[in-house]
Amino acid sequence: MSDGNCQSDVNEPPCAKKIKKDEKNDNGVAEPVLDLKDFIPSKILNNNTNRKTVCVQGNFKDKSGVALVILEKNAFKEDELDSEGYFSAESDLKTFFQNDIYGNFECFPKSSINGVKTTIIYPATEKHIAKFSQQEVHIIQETSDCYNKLTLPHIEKEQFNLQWVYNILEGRSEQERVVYDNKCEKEGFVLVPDLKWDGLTKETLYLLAIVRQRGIKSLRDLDGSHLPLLKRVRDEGKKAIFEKYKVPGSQLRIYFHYQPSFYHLHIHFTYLRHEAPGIYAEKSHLLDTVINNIEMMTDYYKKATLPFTIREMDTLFNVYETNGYVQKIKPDIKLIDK
Ligand code: M7G
Repeated sequence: MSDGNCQSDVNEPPCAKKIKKDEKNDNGVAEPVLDLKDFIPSKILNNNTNRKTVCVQGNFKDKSGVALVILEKNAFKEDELDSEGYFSAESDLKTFFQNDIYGNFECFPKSSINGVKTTIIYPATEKHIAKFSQQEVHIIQETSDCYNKLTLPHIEKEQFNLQWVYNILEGRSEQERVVYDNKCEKEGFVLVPDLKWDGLTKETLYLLAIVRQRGIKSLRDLDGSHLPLLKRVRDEGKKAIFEKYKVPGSQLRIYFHYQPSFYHLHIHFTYLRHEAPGIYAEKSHLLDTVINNIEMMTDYYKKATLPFTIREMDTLFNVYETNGYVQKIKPDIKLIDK
């Protein structure tokens, strides 16, 4: 589907690479060697028992700065449910109790299928700590006026660094993970497994299309001039995912987040059966609906009132609080578990 100016590259499957001591990254810059045995935990920021993820704040021995370690129990891979995987001689079964026809055990499968997905953010900023902390969340109805007067000035002065995005676009990081690359400056994009996905487990498929065009911050900036780009992302993204993972477009949830964490336009592709974080009505906007709205009214997203959720530790919360749009939950009306 890509033309001469919009050629694409498709890569081989990604695989986890072990960072060796003093290894240089694709930029030729030595990456800090991080080892979990050197991690000194100081605070649990969030322990989500539904998602089975935990975020721990701490620091690395002999290294300055705060680090966040996010651990997540992986979903089961269906192809490991056989005599080579969970039902092999290497699985150790400890009995809790047996009663009549009911048995309760704990299984310790072989370590190669028992990994814990681990994300390390180091050095982490206050914004990262806020993003991963459990906290009160509110919903704000952002009119076009609120966006221009409150949100936009705030994101212009304070936002997450986009270096990781540029590293992907400029071929400096995650190149072995790239699934599809359309190099057209105006309508091109890179499709890459999301940080939250191991790139292997179909059941939790999660990819990100990062557009090559700079300066499109979010959904709010989109208008009729972006329709060719949006349709290309949708059509070529679906095709590349089908070719590589055999998941048809009809089983993909393709959407934007509003507000995003990173203000360089990107589109999320997740497996419809997978309840990825951020798929709910207050945060996600389906790409097809966005295309349709813009087709009906070119400046729809400049005019629309868009809801977004905001957490109390976020600095944008202070902006809306100061201007009287939202109030912090007082401790005495918080639900307390006794
Ligand atoms: P978002 O909608 O801006 O923010 O999505 P969210 O975190 O509130 O969803 C940004 C997406 O980029 C998220 O799904 C992240 O998991 C993903 N992401 C973040 N980083 C720092 C990286 C990265 O370094 N590599 C990749 N592949 N994905 C990332």
